[in-house]
Amino acid sequence: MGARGSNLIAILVLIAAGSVIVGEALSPQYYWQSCPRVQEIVRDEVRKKINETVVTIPATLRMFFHDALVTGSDASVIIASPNNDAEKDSSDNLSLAGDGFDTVIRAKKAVEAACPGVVSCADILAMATRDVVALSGGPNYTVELGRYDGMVSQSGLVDGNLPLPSFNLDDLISMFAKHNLDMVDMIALSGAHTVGFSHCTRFTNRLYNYNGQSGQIDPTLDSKYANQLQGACPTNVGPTIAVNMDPFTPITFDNVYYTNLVNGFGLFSSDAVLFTDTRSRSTVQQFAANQSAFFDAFVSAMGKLGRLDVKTSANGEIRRDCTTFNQH
Ligand code: HEM
Ligand SMILES: *[C@@H]1O[C@H](CO)[C@@H](O)[C@H](O)[C@H]1NC(C)=O
Ligand SMILES: *[C@@H]1O[C@H](CO)[C@@H](O)[C@H](O)[C@H]1NC(C)=O
Ligand SMILES: *[C@@H]1O[C@H](CO)[C@@H](O)[C@H](O)[C@H]1NC(C)=O
Ligand SMILES: CC(=O)N[C@H]1CO[C@H](CO)[C@@H](O)[C@@H]1O
Repeated sequence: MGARGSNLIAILVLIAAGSVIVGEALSPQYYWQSCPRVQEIVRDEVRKKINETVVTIPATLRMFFHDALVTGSDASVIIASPNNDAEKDSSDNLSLAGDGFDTVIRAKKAVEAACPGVVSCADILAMATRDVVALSGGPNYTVELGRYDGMVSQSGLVDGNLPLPSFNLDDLISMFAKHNLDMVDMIALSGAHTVGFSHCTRFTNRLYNYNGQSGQIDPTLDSKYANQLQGACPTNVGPTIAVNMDPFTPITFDNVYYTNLVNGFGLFSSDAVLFTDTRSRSTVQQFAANQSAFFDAFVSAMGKLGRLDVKTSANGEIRRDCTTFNQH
């Protein structure tokens, strides 16, 4: 083949690769002309909401993760369905109700007042997530913008696409790998469990009858911590009681999650395994010893989550109301 032919093919390949990876390229400056104050508007709303309730912090962060893993970073998780069959209605939604949704809905309202019809709910969720992380002591990173909102939200699409607290390292690695997130990304993102709550039902298997043996406690749990958890979570407790996932600094975004893992204070099996499995242990030790290393890896991995299956004007819309698709 001649040089011209292969150049042409190279150009076509580049165009194809570009459109798969970045769509209509995301950029931190995306709204500079169309909505120059968008970041301040969102931050002010997030600040007010946190002032009302600190649950805003973990609720928003977790919602961003669940949104991204199911049909991409497109605010599909915020859609409310009259038939209760949208993404947020799936069984793994326990902590997703309430404050995370409210944060985005309120920020959207404030943004619409300044620049109607311009800023997507997916971008507002990405900005609000950065703000809750920064306002709780975590890194204040730059957020790429320019996502459109998704047109599909189905609870059936959630099943099997979110990690479970019972996962072992292979399960975790393979679920994140489906989205081109490597083991270090997965370990860094798990550090989000430095804030927020979990319901007892998610870990009581480690406190009673571990591995089906009556009275057995997971031996990788610190024994005093296991006793405290038993006190907070009696065997017969329903799904109502929740405990802090980081018992030491529960509303601060820091690297204490990793020192917890080293010391037997990992709440879920999926947390504890990051230290007990020798393949991931050295990264946990590194993040426990060096908060900047954790923050750098977290920011990089959050950027990747925010780029998952980004919608464009061709397959998305700018929702007017984050909880419903626009009527056409
Ligand atoms: C690695 C696999 C993961 C598993 C198995 C997992 C599982 C869970 C579970 C079971 C809960 C408790 C929900 C409840 O009982 O209310 C939870 C809470 C939470 N997760 Fe994860 N998660 C994982 C990764 C992540 C990631 C990557 C993020 C964000 C980047 C995240 C953010 C959160 C937050 C902030 C909470 C607290 C929610 C609240 O207090 O409202 N998780 N997670
Ligand atoms: C935070 O909330 C308190 C009441 O709980 C209120 O007095 C204060 O003005 C609020 N601050 C901001 C910045 O909204
Ligand atoms: C994050 O950085 C921006 C831009 O420099 C700044 O305006 C904002 O106040 C910072 N947020 C926090 C929580 O420090
Ligand atoms: C901690 O991590 C940062 C950022 O990754 C790195 O630049 C620094 O050298 C590390 N510090 C130590 C003491 O290893
Ligand atoms: C807020 C919310 O969507 N809650 C739902 C969580 O999932 C259960 C079981 O599927 C539903 O009953 C809740 O309504």
